Amino acid sequence: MLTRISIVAALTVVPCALVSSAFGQAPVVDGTLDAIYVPANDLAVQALTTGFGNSTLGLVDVANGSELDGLHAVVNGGVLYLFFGGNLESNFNKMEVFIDCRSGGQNRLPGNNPDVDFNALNRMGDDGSGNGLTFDTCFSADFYLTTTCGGTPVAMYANLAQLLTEGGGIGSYIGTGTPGSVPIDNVKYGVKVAINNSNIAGVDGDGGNASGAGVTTGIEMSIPLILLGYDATTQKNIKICAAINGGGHDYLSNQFLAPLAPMGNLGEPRSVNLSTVEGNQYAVLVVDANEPDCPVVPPACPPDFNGDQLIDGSDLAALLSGWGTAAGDTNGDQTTDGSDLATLLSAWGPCV
Ligand SMILES: [Ca+2]
Ligand SMILES: [Ca+2]
Ligand SMILES: [Ca+2]
Ligand SMILES: [Ca+2]
Repeated sequence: MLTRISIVAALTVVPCALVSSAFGQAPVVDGTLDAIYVPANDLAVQALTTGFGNSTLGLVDVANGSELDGLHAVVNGGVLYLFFGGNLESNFNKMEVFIDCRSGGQNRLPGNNPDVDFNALNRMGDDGSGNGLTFDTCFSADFYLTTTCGGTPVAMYANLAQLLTEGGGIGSYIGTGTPGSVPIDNVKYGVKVAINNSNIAGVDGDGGNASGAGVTTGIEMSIPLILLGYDATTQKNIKICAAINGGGHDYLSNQFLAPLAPMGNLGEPRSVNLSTVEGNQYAVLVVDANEPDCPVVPPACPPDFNGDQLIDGSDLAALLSGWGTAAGDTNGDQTTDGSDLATLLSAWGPCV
């Protein structure tokens, strides 16, 4: 079991840790749950029966339903490992994984993301009307990974992409494998993805068991922190939002982790706004328990000319010395006059 302290240690030595195994046995990316994931890193458990079918076959490759039963995550040797208990139906249903691991990113998917997996991101993103899949308020995705499986014999495929604040990042197809036997192993990016579809436990379909607890096979992946753009100077905790989507990235299921409030499949992705769904539809791998869930934005304080978060005599002096010019302007009219003086006096004291 990896303790919180050892997670922090691993993260603070990211560059050299990529070639190190100094932090214990790394998980094997094979679609089965390793002991190192549990129990401290059991991040989310499904609470809804699946609207995308309960798989009953028990085969490692072919599944006749999709469900996300639970999420386990751990950082080891500078690599993020994610294990999702469940099944991915071998009909090209999509597993969508969004990761928030630094400041900035996308709270709502725009329409100018990289074209990966038949333009998956832009199929979910803004079509020009101001819509686009929207996450919870304190989640802004920085990285995307999607995997799928299907065909005869069953093969699996995966793609990844950067999600930059302004869009336009880099994306790539990362290879193929075989569920239950051959993981995707992309050397260029250092990413692995595996599926073991043999789960017949976890949640059922409508009316059955609604707890995903205890599932030990499913979808597993490893992603280097450097590839994620992880930046502990801006955000230490790693947030994950995952969902099952339709074959064209065009119809979201009700299988999210962290789980949705009770509801059926969500459908059209670009119309979904998770901030309007009760609770957070993301899980948090806690590195710093004291880090606020939402980024702290310094309060706007226009008359604070020296940035000390206090409106006082030094700011008044600055305003008066700029009288009649833009130097003491607080309202954007490019001059300093009585209205700016009034603003300053009314804000006297600490910025709030
Ligand atoms: Ca494993
Ligand atoms: Ca972010
Ligand atoms: Ca099940
Ligand atoms: Ca929500």
